[in-house]
Amino acid sequence: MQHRIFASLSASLILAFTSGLAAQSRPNIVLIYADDLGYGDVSCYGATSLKTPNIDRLAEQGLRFTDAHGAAATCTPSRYALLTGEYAWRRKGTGILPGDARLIIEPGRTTMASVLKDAGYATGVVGKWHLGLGSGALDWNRELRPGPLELGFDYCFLIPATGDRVPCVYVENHRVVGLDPRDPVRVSYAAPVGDEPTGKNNPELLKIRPSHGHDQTIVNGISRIGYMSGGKAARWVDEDMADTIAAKAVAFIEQRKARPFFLYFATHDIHVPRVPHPRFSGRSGLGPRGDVILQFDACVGRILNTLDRLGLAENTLVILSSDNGPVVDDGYRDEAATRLGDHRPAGPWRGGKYSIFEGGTRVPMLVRWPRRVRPGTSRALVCQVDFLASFAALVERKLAPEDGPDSLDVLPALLGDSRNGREELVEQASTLALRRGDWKYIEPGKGAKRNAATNTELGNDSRPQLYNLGDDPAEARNLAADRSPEAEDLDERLQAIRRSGRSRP
Ligand code: NG6
Ligand code: CA
Repeated sequence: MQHRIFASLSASLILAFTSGLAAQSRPNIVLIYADDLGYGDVSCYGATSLKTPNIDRLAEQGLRFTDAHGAAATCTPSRYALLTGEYAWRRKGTGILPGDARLIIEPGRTTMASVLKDAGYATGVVGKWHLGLGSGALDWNRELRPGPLELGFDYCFLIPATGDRVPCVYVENHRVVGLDPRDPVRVSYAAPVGDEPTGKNNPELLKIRPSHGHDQTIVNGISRIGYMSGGKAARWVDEDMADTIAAKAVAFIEQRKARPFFLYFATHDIHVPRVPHPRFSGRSGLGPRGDVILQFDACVGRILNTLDRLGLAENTLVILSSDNGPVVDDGYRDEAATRLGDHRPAGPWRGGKYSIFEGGTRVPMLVRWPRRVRPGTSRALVCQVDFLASFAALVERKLAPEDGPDSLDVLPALLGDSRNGREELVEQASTLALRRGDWKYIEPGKGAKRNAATNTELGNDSRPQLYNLGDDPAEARNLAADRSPEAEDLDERLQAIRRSGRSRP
């Protein structure tokens, strides 16, 4: 009897001890999310024209993925999938959003942030949002809700849409930062508001000229997509943006360090307009596009140094990735194309941002967690849509059947315990593709083959395409005609994934 009591007592002690330990050892999570950073843009993935020492430090101390993907080849759908664990192509209205769009994720829905919040994490998003705000016509002078705070984040400091879209103001929690009520902000994507100069009518006022689009309201000498007036005191200064948001990210870490925290740090770099702080200007030799890569790298350094200084590095899971592949000329005459030299932003992959070829979604991805993850390289196929289910597994939260319908638990791959990630992945641009192992099937698409403005191969073809990335990483030999059974099989599978509304088992 005594023996049994002792046994059960020690069992419960062990249980208390281990679950306490589990709670205690739950890592902080910092997701550093670059914008438009290509696979070949950083030195740890082969760039030689510039050096990215801080990103390389993550690669040396962590796991470097060579087959990791954003969920789509542009920002909004990629970020939608990242936060909801659902492929964006399942939902209408998830394409690139204007800056006055309503929030496209329903409040109350399970998101990456809500999963971690429910598990006791302090949660914050700092930087680019681009998923809409509010529930209809938005008055920027009032409370801006719903937004991240209604989706599981405790704190937000946002670039509401993109750096090249109005309104050019920061939003902190529910308010525009630094707004003078006597100078209200007005925004329109339909027609000019107020009498502010535009790039179209006043090109002499510009410090960088657009190459396509981007000729509406001028803010800080740069014409944008969309019109705005007012909010003069609240307008951002592009040159200071990287420092401003990095400081907010650092402050979030400093303030929340007492309990596990999750920080989603989504930089503006290296998106257009590429306007580095003067201390980075001219430093890369590749023009502003290279300079903002160095600026991004320096921001990564600030985050890593903060973790070191606070003694948090050992037990913080740092993930670095990018929302989509790279683009050279994305609408401003910033010398990105003329100064490119031998630099290959997409590395070995064909296409880039907007493209269904691998360059569209195959991005750098580094995972560092010194206490748990051994450094190395992983060829596992993983996608950012999987973070939701993988983080849920990490913090031992069960997902309801309807949560994260396309999010797979690839935690063993992320932590380097397994060489295998997904078996299949749907890649998204204006058409869809299905990856299965080395095979890649691109369904027939009606769109243009090339985006003339950005000079990107989009990968659209009216015929089906089938590539074997194992011996043809450049997607140069379309095998669909020769290997039609494989192509048909992958097509059937893609249509089945589409029909079923979900792909998580
Ligand atoms: C395009 C813009 C491009 C960029 C992109 C969104 C034009 C001509 N091009 O429509 O500059 O803003 O949208 O990029 O306006 S993303 O990374 O946020 O998806
Ligand atoms: Ca992007």
